[in-house]
Amino acid sequence: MKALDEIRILDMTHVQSGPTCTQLLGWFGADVIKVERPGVGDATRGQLRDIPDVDSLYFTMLNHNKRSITLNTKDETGKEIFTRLIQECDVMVENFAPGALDRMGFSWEKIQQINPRMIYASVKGFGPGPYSDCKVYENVAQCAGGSASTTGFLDGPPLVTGSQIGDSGTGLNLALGIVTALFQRETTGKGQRVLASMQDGVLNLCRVKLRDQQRLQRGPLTEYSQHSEQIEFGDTTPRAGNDSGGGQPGCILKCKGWEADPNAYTYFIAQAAAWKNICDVIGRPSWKEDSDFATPAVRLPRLGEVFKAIESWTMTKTKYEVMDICNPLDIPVGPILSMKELSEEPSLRDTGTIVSVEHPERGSYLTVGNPIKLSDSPSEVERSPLLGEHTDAILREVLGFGDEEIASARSAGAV
Ligand code: CAO
Repeated sequence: MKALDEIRILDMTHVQSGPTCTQLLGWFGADVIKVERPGVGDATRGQLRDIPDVDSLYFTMLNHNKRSITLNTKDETGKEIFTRLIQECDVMVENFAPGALDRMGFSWEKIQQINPRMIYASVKGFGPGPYSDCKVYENVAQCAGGSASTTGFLDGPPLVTGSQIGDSGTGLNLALGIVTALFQRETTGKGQRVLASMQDGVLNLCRVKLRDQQRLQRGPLTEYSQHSEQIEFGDTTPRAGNDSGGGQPGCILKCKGWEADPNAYTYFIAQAAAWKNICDVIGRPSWKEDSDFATPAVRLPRLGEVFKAIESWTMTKTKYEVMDICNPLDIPVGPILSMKELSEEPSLRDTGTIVSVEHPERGSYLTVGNPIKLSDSPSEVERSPLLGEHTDAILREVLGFGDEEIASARSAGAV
């Protein structure tokens, strides 16, 4: 038994943001029916391919635990089938360009008429406002949501991050909106509209930077390394390099082997509570009582000097040795782990966070499993469907079609 066993999802998603949401719902047990255009499918099937004519890793890693039906939702017979699917499903999820579903003839009002219990969930680039008609991809959302202006180094351009906070991040928000709406439906008996905008999602993740924007009006941000370097602040939250975003100063520091290995670094947090242990470990015991270093307030203008001293110690250790030495002393540190190291980490395999999946056309590949673990609803990762692999099965099981109806839908070019 899985948490969402009784729930059927009409999955109109494509590319990344929407598919990450429906993949999560699939991992929790929902029956996810992915609707794709006949002969075309989700564009990502063919993007960034590493094996000719085989579904890309981009697609397979975002579409586990789903069934695929091909359906032309602009064709008359296709629209009839689509209407029947709306009647049979609990949730419709889509992340097309603004207005695409309306142009197909399926506005929210129409969907409510067809199935008043339907939850209709969308990802859009922007919420209502001047940009609501825009098409949006990941990096656009990172820029428009405040992430890029606050990422990077002070003397460099804005930077986007490798974490797909606009796409996968918004997919998470949408999934939460959907299960919350399902919960409310238990009381009201009605569906509702769920909207997660990518700009809102990124801004939400940049909350601490809006905090700093307001703090700036009352003086310099003393925990930023810019402050200890005596560089004046402007009127907007600056890029903070690798400074910690919280109340405890932190920095990325070199470790043994950094000259040859681009990831031989550690994050090091000079947490106030661990200060005495830090002084002992790095061979500066006198700093424990030194009036220039003993308290967080006097250290703030000297953070550059502090981290230089810590780094001269971390450079004598590997990033794993730093972790092994600091953790028992409650000094928070973290090695910079590469994708290669993560993919080979046994503990992540044990927990199902990294999973090896068999695919009929590509063989085995690695993917990231469900990052959310429920004790009574464990997730098993099932390979992504081939294009239209379950068309007949869905028409039969969900809509009760017989051989003749399937043949006629096929000859009409609807599926
Ligand atoms: N049958 C018939 N037509 C179908 C169909 C089906 N099963 N599935 C999709 N289509 C049609 C849509 O109706 C749409 O047609 P119209 O343009 O005539 O309305 C068309 O296919 C393509 O939709 P699109 O405009 O969404 O696709 P795009 O590749 O041009 O844009 C994207 C992609 C992602 C920029 C856009 O969908 C978007 O802005 N989505 C919202 C934000 C979002 O989720 N972005 C994250 C993407 S991941 O980086």
